[in-house]
Amino acid sequence: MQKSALTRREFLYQSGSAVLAAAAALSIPGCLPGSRSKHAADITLNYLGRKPNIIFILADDLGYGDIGCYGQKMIKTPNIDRMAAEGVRFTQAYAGTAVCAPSRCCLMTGMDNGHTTIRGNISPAVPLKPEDITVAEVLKSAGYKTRIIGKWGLGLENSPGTPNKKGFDEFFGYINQTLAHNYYPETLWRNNEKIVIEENLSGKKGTYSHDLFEKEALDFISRHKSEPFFLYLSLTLPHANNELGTKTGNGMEVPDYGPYAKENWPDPAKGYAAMITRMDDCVGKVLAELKTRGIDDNTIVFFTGDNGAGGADAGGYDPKFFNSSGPLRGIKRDLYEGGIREPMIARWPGHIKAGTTSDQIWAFWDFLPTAADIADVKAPAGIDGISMLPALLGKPQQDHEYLYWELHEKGKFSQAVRMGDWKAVRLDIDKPIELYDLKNDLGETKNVADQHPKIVAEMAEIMKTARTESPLWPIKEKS
Ligand SMILES: [Ca+2]
Repeated sequence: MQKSALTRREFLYQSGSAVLAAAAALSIPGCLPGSRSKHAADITLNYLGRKPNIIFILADDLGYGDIGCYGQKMIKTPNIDRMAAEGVRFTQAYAGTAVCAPSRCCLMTGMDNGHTTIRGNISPAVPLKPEDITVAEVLKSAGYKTRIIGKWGLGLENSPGTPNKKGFDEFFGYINQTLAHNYYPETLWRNNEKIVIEENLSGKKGTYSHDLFEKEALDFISRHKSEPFFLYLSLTLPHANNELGTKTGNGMEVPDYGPYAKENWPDPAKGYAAMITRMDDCVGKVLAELKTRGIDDNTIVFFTGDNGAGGADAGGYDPKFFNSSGPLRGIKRDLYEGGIREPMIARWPGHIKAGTTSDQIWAFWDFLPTAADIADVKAPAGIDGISMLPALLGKPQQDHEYLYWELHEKGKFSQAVRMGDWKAVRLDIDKPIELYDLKNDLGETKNVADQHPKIVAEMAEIMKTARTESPLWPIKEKS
């Protein structure tokens, strides 16, 4: 259960008063509203009287095994590996689900996939509703400057779900997640304005969008070094340019193959590796900028991915080539572990113990209450997430009773539940529940449902009750 609960009305009321209080609090640390957990009390307002900055770096379609500190041998990720060496590396952290939009919806709203507004990738995009409270709204109410850079995907222009309507002071990037496949876009959005990227007009490949995002991120950190900020750096790397992939067979669109140019690998594999190493370089620059600006130890940085590695059909890269899912089964669009379990690293010098590994089980919907706890502000009522701040600080942590995912892809309705070491997967509404013992079978190779009928019955009950019906993603019973 979340540590504090507010209804939307109460939250908005507090948000209004909190903005005023936050302004006053800049000179009088400690007077912001919101309950304090014993951990939050230890860490907030401890650095020149300022709340900690929060940076959340999200990769797009990154496999559990794609990063050096998660076992990758061929793709170089020295900066992310160093980030892990200076922070905590989680081995059992999960995305919202196995595709982009619904996964990110969980991240933003603190709701799991059985309760989110957005349950799948469909076109046109379904926007967040006015009553969906995002982590940006929560942090803004605590006096944070809030910014998203990169891919949004939770509401198109003029919808109720634009970034600026969902708590972000500033937005730069792709509002449409399908258009985000193109790394040389002719237009991007700055807040509610569509801007032209002159260098990419008429099919030219002048400016790689990721490089713009990196520049904007460093600029944002520099501009806001003196006030608490939340930066959601929603990168598009290493997602394939699917449309280019369909046309040419190589959708791993990147300006150069970097250190892999001379490797004897298929071009899409060189591209995929170069995209990840380019992203790693960006993570290194963000961490360096925090040091340069003197806010390194007052900034918590998260790094993770939104779902497992993409399939060869998307950009020509075969995820088996680099063993992108590591020891896990499946990729993007699978509710087996390879589709949803992600690298998750958090670094916060002086607060998070360097070089630690945690097997805490948590998921995207825990980010909102965790961020609220860090900022010492109340989380909204009725969310599914739990604050993971104790786990981050290496302290005793409350566990989830279970984690629930669902997926609406290719005409199928699949579900998964994680309960302790048990993992249940049902591939469609009319299919039997598969059961795996992750402790002894991390690769989900041996379905033990027949040996554990009681656990299967419990999982079936969770699959029934852990969700609400969604009119946009109705469940069609099959005869
Ligand atoms: Ca994705």
